[in-house]
Amino acid sequence: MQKRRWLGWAVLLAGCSDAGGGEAFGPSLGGIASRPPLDVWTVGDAGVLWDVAAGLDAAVDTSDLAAPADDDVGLDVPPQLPDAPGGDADTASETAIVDGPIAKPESCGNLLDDDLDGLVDEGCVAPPDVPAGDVWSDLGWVQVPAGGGAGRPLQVPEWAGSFLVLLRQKDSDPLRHVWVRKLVAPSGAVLVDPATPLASKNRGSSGFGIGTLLVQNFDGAAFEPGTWTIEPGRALDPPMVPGPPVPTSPGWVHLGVLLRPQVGSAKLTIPLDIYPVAGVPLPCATLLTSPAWLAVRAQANATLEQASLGVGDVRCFDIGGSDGDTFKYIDSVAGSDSELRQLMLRSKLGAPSTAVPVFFVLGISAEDGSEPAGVSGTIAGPAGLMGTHASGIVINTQDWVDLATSGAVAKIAETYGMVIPHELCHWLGVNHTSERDASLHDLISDTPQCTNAGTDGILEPSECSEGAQNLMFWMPLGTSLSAGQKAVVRRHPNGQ
Ligand SMILES: [Ca+2]
Ligand SMILES: [Ca+2]
Ligand SMILES: [Ca+2]
Ligand SMILES: [Ca+2]
Ligand SMILES: [Zn+2]
Repeated sequence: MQKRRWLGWAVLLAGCSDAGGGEAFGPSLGGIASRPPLDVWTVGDAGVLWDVAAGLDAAVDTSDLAAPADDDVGLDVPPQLPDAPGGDADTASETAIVDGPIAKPESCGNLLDDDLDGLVDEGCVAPPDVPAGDVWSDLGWVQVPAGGGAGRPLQVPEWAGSFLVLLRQKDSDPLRHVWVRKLVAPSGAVLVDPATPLASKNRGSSGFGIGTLLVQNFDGAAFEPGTWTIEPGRALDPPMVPGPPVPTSPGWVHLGVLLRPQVGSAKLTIPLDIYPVAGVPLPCATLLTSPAWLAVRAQANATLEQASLGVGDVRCFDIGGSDGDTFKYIDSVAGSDSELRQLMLRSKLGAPSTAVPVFFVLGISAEDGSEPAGVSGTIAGPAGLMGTHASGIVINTQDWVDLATSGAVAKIAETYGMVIPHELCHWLGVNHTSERDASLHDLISDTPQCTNAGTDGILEPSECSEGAQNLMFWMPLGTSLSAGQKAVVRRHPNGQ
C-alpha cells in the first residue's frame, strides 16, 4: 500500500520548524559575547565623518568665524590632513565638507571601504557560478548593527526583469540565520518590511549562513529599474516565524545579487545535478537511461510546460561510501546539523554548476514523525552556490523503489512527475498556496486559498477541493499553476 506523503517542508524549514536550531548554536554564544567592538567599521565605512570629528572640527573653533578678516589662520586645513583631490581649501565650509581620506584601490580582507564607494571589500568574495546571461553584482560586506538598519543601494538597469539576492555570512563566524530584512523599490514601495516578514509583499527565506530573496515573487506589479535598497538581517533565530520580529544581531553579512534579463515568453530549461545517495533509486550508471527516470522526466516536463519550462541538461553524481550509509535515510531535518542540511553541503561534486542539485534518498523522517515526500533547501534556491546549507532539493524515493519492484513505471512517473516539479517550483521562488494548517498562504493574487483546516488543524485536500489541484498546495492532488505562479517561476536564474 502506497503511503501518501506530503510536501510541506520548504517554507517551514525556512521558518518555525527550525526554531530548535538555536539549541545547536548554544555553545557558540560565547563567540558573540567576545566579539570585538565595532571600531573598524567606525573608521572605515564612515571615514570622512570620523576624520571631521577627530581633526577638522576640533581645529576649527567657532569663534574663528567671527574673527577679523585678516586673521584667517584658524580656518586653514591642519597640516596633517591632505587636501581633497580637486578640492578647494579657501573657505571653512568647503574644507570641512570635502576633506577626508584619499580613495585607494579596494583592498580585500581588511573590512574597510578603501575606494570610498560605499561598499566594503566588494569584489573580494568568490562569485556564484553565474548562469548564462545573468550579471553578478557584488555589494560587498555589510556590517549589520544591532537592531538592523544598514542598507546598500542596488542599481538595477533597464534590461533587467528580476534579481536574486544572495546573502552569506563569514565562514569563520558561528552559523547564524541571515535574510533580507528590508527591501525598498525605486518608487519607495517597501516590499520587505522588517516588522512583518511573512506578510511582506515579497516574501524571502532565511537559512543557516545563507539567505535568498527572489525579486519579485508576487504578481500584479511592474518590476522597476532604478535604485533599490537592500538591508540584510542576521540573528540566532529564524525571523520568519509568526509573532514578534526576531531582533537583528550585529555582525558581517555578504550581499550580492544576480541580475537577470527580461526573458519574455521564451522556453526556459532548468539544468539538474542529480545525486543518487547509496544508489537510490538507481546508481548513475543506470539511472539516466532507465525507463522509470525517462518516464519521470517526461511527466515533469509535461507539468512544467504550462509555464514554458522544462528539465534541461541532467548530470549525475553518486554519493556512496560512508556518506551513502549516513544519508540514504534522512533521519533528521531540523537544525544545521541535521542529516538533511549536512547532505545539502555535499552538493559540490558537480561544481562549477548552474544546475539545481537534486538528491535522491530512500526515506526522510522528520522530528515530528512525518515523512516528507520532498524538501527544498529554501525558497528561492541559491542559484550557482553549491555546498551551502540550502543547496538543493531532496526527494524521498521510497515509493519509487517500492513501485519499481512491480514494474509500475506509469505510477512512478505520475508521483515523481508531480513531486519533483513541486520542489523545483519552491526552488524557483514559489510558496505554498495554503500551508498545512491553513494559516499561511502565498502572496500571489490569483491562486486558490483555503483557510479552514477543521477541528484537527490539518488542511486535507478534501477540505480544499479546488485548491488541492494546484501544484503548490502543501499536499497537491493536481499539477495546475495559476498565471501569477507561471510568471514568478520564470524569474529565477536557474531557468536558462
Ligand atoms: Ca577593503
Ligand atoms: Ca569599496
Ligand atoms: Ca541517516
Ligand atoms: Ca482538517
Ligand atoms: Zn512544498
